[in-house]
Amino acid sequence: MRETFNKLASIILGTSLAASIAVADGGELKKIMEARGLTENDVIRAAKTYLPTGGRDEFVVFSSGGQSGQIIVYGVPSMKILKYIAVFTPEPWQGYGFDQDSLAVLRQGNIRGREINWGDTHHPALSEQDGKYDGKWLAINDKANPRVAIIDLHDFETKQIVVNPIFKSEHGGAFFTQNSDYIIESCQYAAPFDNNYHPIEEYKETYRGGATLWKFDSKIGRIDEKASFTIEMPPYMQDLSDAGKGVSDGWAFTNSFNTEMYTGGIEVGMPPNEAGMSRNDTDFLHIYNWKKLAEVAKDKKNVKIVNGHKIIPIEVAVANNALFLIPEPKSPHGVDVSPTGEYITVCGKLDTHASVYKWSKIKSLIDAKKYVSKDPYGIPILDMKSSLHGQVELGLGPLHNQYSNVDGEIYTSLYVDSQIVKWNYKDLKVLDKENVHYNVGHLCGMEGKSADPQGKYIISLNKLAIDRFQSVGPLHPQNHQLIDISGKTMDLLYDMPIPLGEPHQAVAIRASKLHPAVRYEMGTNSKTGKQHIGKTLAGQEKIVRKGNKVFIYATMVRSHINPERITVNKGDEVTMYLTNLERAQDETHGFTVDHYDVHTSLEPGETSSIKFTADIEGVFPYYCTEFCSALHLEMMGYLMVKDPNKKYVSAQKLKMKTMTPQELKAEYDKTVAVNAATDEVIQSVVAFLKENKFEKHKVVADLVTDAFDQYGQIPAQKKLADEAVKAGDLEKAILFENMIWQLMVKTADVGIRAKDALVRLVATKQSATVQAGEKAFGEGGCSGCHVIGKVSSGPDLTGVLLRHENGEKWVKDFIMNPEKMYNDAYVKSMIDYFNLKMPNQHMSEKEVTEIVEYLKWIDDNANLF
Ligand code: CUK
Ligand code: CUA
Repeated sequence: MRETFNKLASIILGTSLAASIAVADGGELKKIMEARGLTENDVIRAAKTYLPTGGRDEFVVFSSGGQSGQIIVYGVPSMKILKYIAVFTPEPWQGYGFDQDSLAVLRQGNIRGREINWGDTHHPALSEQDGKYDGKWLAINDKANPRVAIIDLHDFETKQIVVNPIFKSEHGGAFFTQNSDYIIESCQYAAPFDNNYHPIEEYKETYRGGATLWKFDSKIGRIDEKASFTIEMPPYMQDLSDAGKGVSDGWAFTNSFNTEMYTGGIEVGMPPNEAGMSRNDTDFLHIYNWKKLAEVAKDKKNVKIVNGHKIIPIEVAVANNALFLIPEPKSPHGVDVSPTGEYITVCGKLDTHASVYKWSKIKSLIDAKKYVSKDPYGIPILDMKSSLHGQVELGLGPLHNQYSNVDGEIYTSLYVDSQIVKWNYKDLKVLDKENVHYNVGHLCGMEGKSADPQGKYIISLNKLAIDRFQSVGPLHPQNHQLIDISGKTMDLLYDMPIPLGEPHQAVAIRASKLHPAVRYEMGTNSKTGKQHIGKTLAGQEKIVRKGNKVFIYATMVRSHINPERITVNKGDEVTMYLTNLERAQDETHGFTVDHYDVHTSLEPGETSSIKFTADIEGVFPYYCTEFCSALHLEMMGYLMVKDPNKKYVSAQKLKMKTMTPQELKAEYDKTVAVNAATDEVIQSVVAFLKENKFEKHKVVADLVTDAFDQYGQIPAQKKLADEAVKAGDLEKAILFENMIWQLMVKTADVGIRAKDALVRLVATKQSATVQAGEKAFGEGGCSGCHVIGKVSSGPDLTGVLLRHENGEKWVKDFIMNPEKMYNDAYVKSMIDYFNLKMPNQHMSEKEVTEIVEYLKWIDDNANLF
């Protein structure tokens, strides 16, 4: 109960209130601040990010995990990490790549028959409707091995990996168009589209860049490769991209560098790439009408096919007035379309300016066919000055941009200056700068690239963590810094070390837009969303042999795996289908067979499969890898692999002492009695839940459903136990009665959780004084002898105020000066009974008053204890 009080108190009293109380009542907060060397600003920042136990964040961030090939999910403002989503790399906890079904997803990412087990994730993107995030799908690209993956936000699992059949490298993905019709993936390092050798001397002729438009079906959340196409582009290094929205919907924008088409050659005495690739003052922003080109691509005559993939040649795109170039300051990086689609901001790493282009200006140049020239590949070039809204000097190394809810407000990362700059892209004024540590790459606003940015926070995704954290060796974590942007000036709130990969880009969404599932429909293959061919229900477990192939249909439920013994021949190919029969929330089971490098994680209702060749002889325990219940360790079985060519001599049977019939009967009776007593406890919890109308509270009702999932299995076990008794097999009957007890314990476990949750919901709210009283009760040592609702080493204090005439005064006097009352008849009897004297705890009058208030609160809620 004590714990329940603490939970109650922390829920009822917000942090800041607790803090002000602490200050008022003798400076406890001050003491902590002094001891920990905190300033008032530190404490305010802590309060702005602190998430009390059980609390929820307002925003959820999906950050690329860089070279880990994963995605990191965390909450804002608490910056608490919630999940790593396995995407391009195996992930053992979730069994990703270690069971057959997730392996099938991972292997979709094979390139030219080669298994690829790592990825360099850069840009996650959330699916959109009307340019606003819909919380359904997440896409991310792999720069190293040009691929795009789709993650389902209903279970945060990767469902699809698509390999770009013609690019050899990419960077400008993934970006959704405003209604998620397409996902843009543009090239980075130009290379031949085909898979053949082409000498670097033929770079300009045979190497190409481009932008792939992946057709996306947002109902089922899958890319349709056949309906996708690529727009051929010159061998400039295409970089980041963005889809137009609102007024610019239907168009897309892709930056580039190395329009010099320099190809290096340090080894033959040429200056290095870095010099040759940044020689020109400007590079090209590519502007293309993907909507029109999607129609164009439908006609076979308009496309060429390479590696089975449709490509629209440059000349076809140009002939359809669908591909243009505009000069942009040298070596640009981010290109970011404003919430209305009218302004397009480009930042150049090597230019101190941000350049703001205006869509209406660009569009009128295109409509009037006003070109200044053409590039060597015949693409019309629009005049830079006439398409610019303006340029602003921001600082050194501007990279990426994010928008806020304030019209015209934009935030830009400055890589070299290590700053975030807040400015206005409409009136082109710099408003504020905030220092970050060190070398920021991307920055992440709350829905900051959607048509509906939320403001509030910016996260600075820093590449280095010099001076920031406990050193863990030469490789430091990366540092995500949370900045409050709700005020006139920015305020840096929090540093979060990220110990996974190099997170390039992150996207944030309101948590209220996400609706993740609690369980799967029974027998679901989570990777396909369909029923698994190996779905097995209770009672359907079996082992099927076809030649040297063995198929095991198994189930898992607290706390056993069925079957528990499997014998195969050495060399057999073993496939195990496992179904988690649980309905209860978070009752995941994991499964592995020792020594065979297989692992799967089965969420409630899920079926998955593992496969291996039993190529080593011996005895191999298999077990559940999640600590799922008090009998988790017992959730195991044996795989026995025998060599069919070997003769095994049976070991001499040991003569074990057996129990006498009387001993057996005694044990059986004892087990039945224990079960009856346990059931009584369950029934008392049930009565409490019913009296307090548990069904009114969804959280509690769910827990009760979970509990009765277990309880409902008891009659079947009881029948088996009684049959065994009838057959005279008490040994077996005891085992079944034991099983009943296990089910009861699991029921009680969840039932008590439900009761605790219900108490919290129905108790009267505690006032500040009551809360202080509870604290004084705990810290003054009262709780050492008095347990509310129970007689322990001192009397139960429920109703203590009513036990004495003028109860409040009596209790106060007694706490202040207990010695004076040792001779009082009632006190004397208590001293005799407990063999203990109430000690003087030297409490202040204020504390005693608060304790009395607390005792009153207990009486108000006495029915709950
Ligand atoms: S890139 Cu890493 S800081 Cu791949 Cu978006 Cu700019
Ligand atoms: Cu199931 Cu441990």
